[in-house]
Amino acid sequence: MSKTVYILNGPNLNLLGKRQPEIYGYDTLEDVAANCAKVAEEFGITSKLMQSNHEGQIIDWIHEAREKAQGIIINPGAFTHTSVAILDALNAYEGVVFEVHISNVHKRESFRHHSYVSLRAEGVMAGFGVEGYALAMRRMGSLLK
Ligand code: CA2
Repeated sequence: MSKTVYILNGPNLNLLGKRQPEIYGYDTLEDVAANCAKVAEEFGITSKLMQSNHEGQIIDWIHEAREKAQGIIINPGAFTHTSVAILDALNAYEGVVFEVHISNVHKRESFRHHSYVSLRAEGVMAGFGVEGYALAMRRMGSLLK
């Protein structure tokens, strides 16, 4: 059976491509899903992109991934900087975890410099625009193959 990677997105990322293009670009989450699916396919992997504005929903998806996905690519949005609960859920997950940020969080306000999720992630992409998701998927493909 083919391996599955969840691509989880946190609050406000549903606005991608619709607001603040100077920071987040013009691509939508649908474009991200299509680009990642194309890369995943090269490795025979199935990808599933999800977005929620609710912390509990993201935690539920991480729990679900314990049974259903061998890897998680996560952009937790602002929860990156606040959520011990998401970190705890990821710590209970045994697959590969990559963290993605569209913007270079280290070039922005100091409250964006700390990430709870980085304490768990095998790798972090920041500042590569939405291409960071596909790059993370490529690395995921080589690790899972
Ligand atoms: O750079 C990233 O990907 C962030 O995770 C995005 C979060 C921000 O809180 C993090 O510090 C860095 C914000 C997501 C907001 O997404 C929007 C997208 C388009 C328009 C408005 C908001």
